[in-house]
Amino acid sequence: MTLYQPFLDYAIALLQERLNLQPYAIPQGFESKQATVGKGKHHQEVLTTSYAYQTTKLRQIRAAHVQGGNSLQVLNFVIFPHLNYDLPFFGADLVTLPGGHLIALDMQPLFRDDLGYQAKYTQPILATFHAHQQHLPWGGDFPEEAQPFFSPAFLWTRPQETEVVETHVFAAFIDYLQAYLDFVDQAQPITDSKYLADIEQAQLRYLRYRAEKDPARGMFTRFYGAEWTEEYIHGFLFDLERKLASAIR
Ligand code: DBV
Repeated sequence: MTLYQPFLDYAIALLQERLNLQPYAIPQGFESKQATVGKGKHHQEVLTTSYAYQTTKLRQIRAAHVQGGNSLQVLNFVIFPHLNYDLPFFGADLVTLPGGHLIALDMQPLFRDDLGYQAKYTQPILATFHAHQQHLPWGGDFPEEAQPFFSPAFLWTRPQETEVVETHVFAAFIDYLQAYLDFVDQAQPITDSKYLADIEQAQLRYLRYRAEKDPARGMFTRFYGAEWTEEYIHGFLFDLERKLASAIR
């Protein structure tokens, strides 16, 4: 069973329909990675596949899809805008582990406490958020230090039933992605140099946090080793610092 394949398929189809998608290079050896874990009748294949695109407004649209049987399914899907747009990040972390499902879905803000920013990028999706939250109640315990990276429209939920993931989570994922693409349509390049500097700092703050605290680090290290995992995190999943370092600035 690959619970999140329909999410990935729908998202890519929608992106292809609404954007002029260009490929984004995935470092060699990271497009697809497989390992066998466990022994005897407990053995399990774990396959991680990666997808990446870009557009004139979006620096990197990328997905990591982990398929390891009924009790290990992950789709981590993030959109990183170019640094001359003040768009939020689209962030989806859809995780199924032996303990259950863990769903994080948001338009992650560059400037969480800025009311003007909230009016522009949170207000328009609050109605959508409240509609979905009726079926997807707050998931409880959430790392305090991660809070600055989430908006007031953050959907964080731990459904008991797989059916809830297939229905309500799927609907929320599509609505958030559609709403995000509406923001992208409307986005205009930023030219103010002070604002551009603030955007770069905010992107780096987010990126460093995610690379450092990646909750999948332990899992990937167990499956594929530390070397592969660190390179996957810094060279693909959260690659902004590398890209800035290699750019002629
Ligand atoms: N999370 C990622 C990437 C993943 C991934 C790149 C490709 O950022 C998977 C894989 N997330 C993943 C896994 C777990 C979580 C958990 C495997 C379970 C870890 C475990 O229990 O062993 C949101 N994801 C989580 C958790 C949160 C998030 C809050 C709970 C674990 C915890 O307490 O840290 N999404 C995650 C997050 C941010 C985000 C922390 C921060 C900005 O956008």
